[in-house]
Amino acid sequence: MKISKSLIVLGCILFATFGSCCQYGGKTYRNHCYMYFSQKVNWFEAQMLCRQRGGYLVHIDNYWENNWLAKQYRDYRWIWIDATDIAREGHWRSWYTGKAVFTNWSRGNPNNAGKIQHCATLNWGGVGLWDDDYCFKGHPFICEAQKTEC
Ligand SMILES: [Ca+2]
Ligand SMILES: [Ca+2]
Repeated sequence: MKISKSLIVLGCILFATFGSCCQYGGKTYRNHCYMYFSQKVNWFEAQMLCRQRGGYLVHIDNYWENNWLAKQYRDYRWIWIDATDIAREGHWRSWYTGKAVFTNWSRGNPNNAGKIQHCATLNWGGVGLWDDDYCFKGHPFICEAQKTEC
């Protein structure tokens, strides 16, 4: 019993991701951890950086999660989230699950400006609202991870 607990703690130290116990300043909602990164990267880099940290680019499941996130990060604009229509125009999917996603577009969006806006951002045109933007633009991002016990 004692050994297994030590192993879990060791595991958390070895794989020191933000998801581990939410101990790196992440915020908790339900059973998930969220961490904001101000570093401006393109949408693909954001996906990879979150995976490197043991999580995934924030995946917004529903209205309540969207609202909670928007309020927590209300001071930030154009935050990359996990929704894209790069595979098929107008078909918004999660890169992580491959499934259709909840959306909360701002007025006039998604407008697919220049016919090349295929990645979604949170907090544009109002807190909690979404804009489709150019995937190669630099934006901050939020990683999400399953909360782990330590
Ligand atoms: Ca598009
Ligand atoms: Ca747009």
